[in-house]
Amino acid sequence: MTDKIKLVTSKFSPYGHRVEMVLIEKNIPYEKQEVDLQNRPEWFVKDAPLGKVPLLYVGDKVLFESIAICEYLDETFPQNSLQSKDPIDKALHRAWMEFSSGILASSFGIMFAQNQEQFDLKKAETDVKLAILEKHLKFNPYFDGEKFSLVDVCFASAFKPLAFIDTKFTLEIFDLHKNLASYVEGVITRGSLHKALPKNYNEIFKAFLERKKSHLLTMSFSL
Ligand SMILES: N[C@@H](CCC(=O)N[C@@H](CS)C(=O)NCC(=O)O)C(=O)O
Repeated sequence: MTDKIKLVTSKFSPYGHRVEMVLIEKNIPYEKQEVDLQNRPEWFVKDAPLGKVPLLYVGDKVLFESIAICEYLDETFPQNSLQSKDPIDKALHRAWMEFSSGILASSFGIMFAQNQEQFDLKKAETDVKLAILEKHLKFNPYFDGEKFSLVDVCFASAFKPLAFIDTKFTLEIFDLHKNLASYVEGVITRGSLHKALPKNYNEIFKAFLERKKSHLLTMSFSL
């Protein structure tokens, strides 16, 4: 019998959304517990080596780091495999998954910007990463061709917040990256991401930007 699986995450965590997408894509039964990162329970502080979500409880083990968790899930549950078995392909998958985390970091840099200067800097940094991605990858329609894989899961959850602010604040981030834009549209509308996101994503997003006193909120927007 397989161990029970519990995902510990926060509503707004794209890293948590990654893991939940894998659970959903692979039809793995799981329990979910959300923690408030502003008010961390003691058990979470004790169990999370980096103090971050997501965590995955498997029997008496606590896994951390979203990519490690996604790979564990894909290797343990053979249905709807999301990775190649070929070591070269697997290494490439892993590298681009890391790259997706860089996109996420730059996107949050845009949201954390406190003034126009910081905003311009972070937007330019993001733009460089998108240009690199467009130069290196030809999505057809996914990273691995027809087959949706772990890399697409990571890009879906990484691009969701960026696409959200791009639309709501009319940032025109994807205007120079048309090929990438159609890939992004394809992965962020994936059913498993939709299921992993909280129903009140817009409200949570707005509250997050307000809490961070984001410079974005000084721009015109429709949330
Ligand atoms: N590398 C980690 C990043 C996880 C991460 O940064 N999680 C954020 C939420 S999106 C967090 O828990 N932040 C709390 C903190 O940094 O104190 C992963 O892939 O799991």
